[in-house]
This record gives sequence, C-alpha cells and structure tokens, in this order.
Amino acid sequence: MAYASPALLRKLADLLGPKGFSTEPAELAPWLSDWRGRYHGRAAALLAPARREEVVEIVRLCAAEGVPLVPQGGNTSMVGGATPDGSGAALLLSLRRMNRIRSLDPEANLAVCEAGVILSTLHEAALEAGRRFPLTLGAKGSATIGGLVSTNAGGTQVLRFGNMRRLVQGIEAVLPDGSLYEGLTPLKKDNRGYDLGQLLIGAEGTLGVVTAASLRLVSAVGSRAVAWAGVADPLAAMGLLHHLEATQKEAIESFELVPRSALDLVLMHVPGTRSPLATPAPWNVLIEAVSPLVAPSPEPLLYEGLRSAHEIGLVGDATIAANEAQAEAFWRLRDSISEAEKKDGPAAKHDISVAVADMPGFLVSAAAAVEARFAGTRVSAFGHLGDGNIHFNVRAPEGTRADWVEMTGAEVTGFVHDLVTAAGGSISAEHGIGQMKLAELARLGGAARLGAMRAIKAALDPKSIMNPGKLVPL
Ligand code: 2HG
Ligand code: ZN
Repeated sequence: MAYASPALLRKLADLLGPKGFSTEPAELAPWLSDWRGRYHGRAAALLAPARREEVVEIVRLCAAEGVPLVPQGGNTSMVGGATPDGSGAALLLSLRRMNRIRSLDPEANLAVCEAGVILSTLHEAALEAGRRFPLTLGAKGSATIGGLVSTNAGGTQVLRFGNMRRLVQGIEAVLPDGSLYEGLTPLKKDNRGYDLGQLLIGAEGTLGVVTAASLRLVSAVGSRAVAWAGVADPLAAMGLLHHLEATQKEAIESFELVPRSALDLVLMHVPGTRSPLATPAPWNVLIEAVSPLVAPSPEPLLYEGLRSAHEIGLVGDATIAANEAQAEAFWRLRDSISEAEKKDGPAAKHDISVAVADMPGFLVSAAAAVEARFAGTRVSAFGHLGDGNIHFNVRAPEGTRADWVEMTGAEVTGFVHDLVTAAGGSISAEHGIGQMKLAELARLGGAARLGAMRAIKAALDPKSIMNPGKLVPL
C-alpha cells in the first residue's frame, strides 16, 4: 500500500476540479467516521467524480501507484465498511455527485441509476411513473444505490421482493485495473460464464467501484394497511406470519419483530413517538399488507386475519393504522430502533440469520444464554423475523463505561457468533462484513469460503487497492 505522491494528487485535482477534489480537513471530516461513531479513519483527499470516465481515470492513476481507494455512498454502513483506516494513505472516493437516474422505463419496469442516487429519490421517481422500487430501509434518506448494491442490502421488504441481489438486473463498474465493466443491459438470458455483476453485488467495494445499476421496478401500490400487533413471544409471531400468509400471501410485504424493550427505547429517545397499543405487549410485530392499484383495500382481509389469529391465541391486542399519518408513525417506531439504541448507550451489534423456521427458538434460547453468561447485559433482538434475520444487539449493563464495546464487546460477539455458527447460521445477514466483522469471518468463515474469497480478491485486485481491510480476511 502506497501513499499518494504530490504528483498524483495534482493530477487528480486537475481531473476533478474544485467540486470534485478536496484535502480540506473540515470537508473530509464528516466522511471519516461511521454512522455509529465506532470507526474513525484518515484520508489524503476526498475525490468526488461526476462521471464514470472520471472514475476510470481515478482508478487507473491509483492502480499505477498502488494507492488505496475507499468508495463511499451515503456513509450509512453498520460495519465500518466505508471508513478508511487510520494510516491516512487512502483516498476517499465519494460517489455522491454521480446522482443521475439515467433512465426510468415503466413499460420495461427498469430504472438505471448512478451509484450516488439516494434510495428515497429513486422511490419518488418510480412513484411518479406509477411504479415502485421495492427495497426500503431506515436509512433510505441517505443510503445510495451504489452502497446498497455493494452491500447487497436487505431492509424491511425482503420478505416479498428479496434483497438487492434479486433486484439488480445489471451493473456498470470500474474494476481495480481501471477497466470499465459495462453490464447494464438487462439480459434475460446470458450464459457467458462467471457472473461479474453478481460478484460485485455484496463485494463491499473490494473488487471495483460500482458506478451504476439497472434495477427492477414493480407495480405501484394501490393502498396499504399497516398493523401493530402484540404477541406473547417470537414463536407466536412466526405463527401469526404463517396464519396471515395462508390467506393473503402476496399482500404481506413486511413483518417486523419488535420486542418491548426496543419499543421502550424508541419511546424514550425519539421525540413525538407514542405506543400504538394501550397495554404494552412483551413482543410486537409491525405488519404491512398492500394491494395493487384498482384492487380493493387490503385492510378488511388483514383485519379478519388478525381477528382470527386472536381467536386462536396467536395475537393479543392489535390495531390497524387509521390513516397514512398513523401508518407512517408505526413505521417510524420500527425504523428508529437503531437511532434509539445509539442514543441509549453502548451495544454489541449482531446481524444474524438462521433458517427461518429456527429463528424463534434460537432467538429465545440465545438471549437467555447471553444474559446468563454476561451479567447485566440486555438483549435487544428485533427485525426481519420472516427472513430469519434478527438484529441481536446486546446492550451493555446499565451504568457501564462508554468503552464497553471495546472492552467486552468482542467476547460477547464471539459467544453470540459461536451460537449462530453452531445453528448453521450466518454472522452477517444483511449488513455485510466491513471492518467490524473481519476477524469473526476469519475465525468462522470456513476454509473453502475464505480460500475462494482470497483467491478472487488476489486475481482481480492484486495490489489490494480497492477498499483494503474490508470484507476479505488476509
Ligand atoms: C434495521 O433493520 C437495520 O433497523 C439496523 O438493519 C439494525 O441497528 C441495527 O442493528
Ligand atoms: Zn435490518
């Protein structure tokens, strides 16, 4: 790994102009720490190209000198995936200025977006065209398409539409030698061997810089019904999901598990929030049912589903949002959990999956095991139950020091990940590996996976200039 020479920095400054190049500490500062404030890095310059040709040139110049590049979108990584290391050698490559929706074709159900397009901007553009892009998450106002592709993002609609991998039809990317991979055409059939586009999805910028993606759109929603339901435990929640899917499978787009402890944190830390149910339930689920345009509202069917679930003891109290404002308020409760946890104090965060059917049992027994082993810790397990993906966050004992995660977090994490691995699960269901989980992937990834990952990285990026220190254990 080399530091950029003054000559290289001058060439980059000339190439990108004042809008696209900065070494001003104040301009760089916001992009050198991760969202949760856990990782702090340094960079020699901030590069913000406006066109893919500029990205090609940047990568060529850096490859020639072996200077590392750290691609960055909205800087919302949960695993320090877009934060450079502390050496100061890296150049931060921000894709935020490449924010054009190159095309949006409602007939073909396709949108071609540059890497810097913000997710909510795409949502709005699709809606205007009578379509929608069916992937959403709490950070939609900052997260960019390039980052979502590069991390194979999930979110709260995976239940019906799958994660980013399923929604990407094609990729344009600059590979580590500066060559441009032009794979945007959405070919229904293409058997030319290795699928480079798929390889770049979830590669966390370690195999190249995604500059644009063709994305699948689906029909716009006619109307939606959003319910908040109290359940006794995660097993009952899973029972409820099956019960609802039996009669309205296609309609149920989101099914999110929220324990009382997480809801309480949101109510405490996020202004303007209130509990949907008069009597607090030990566990809650947020359910969204939708119907297509010109179809009747999904509400009566959802109401009937909840009523019959109540009769057979799967649901306690439940309420359906009376209007859009209330529906948004329910979603805000769910989407604010990370923020509330962050405000509350240190937590060791885990983004785990096991087989969907195993998650309710796993979650309950793993929480008990962690709380017994680490006195005073409190497990906050929430999220995408229908995907078998739970954010199994372990909050520090009350009154512990701010550096609890640094001191004890690794031991807690090791314990949790051992349980997940023993259950055949994954230590990263949707957030990726970044730098946070690198050591754990090295410990638990298995020889075949790690060997193949290292070989691919070495073949495509022999100088290791693309986002070094992330995803691929040395
Ligand atoms: C979510 O589902 C995000 O809210 C963040 O993936 C989860 O903060 C977390 O652990
Ligand atoms: Zn999540």
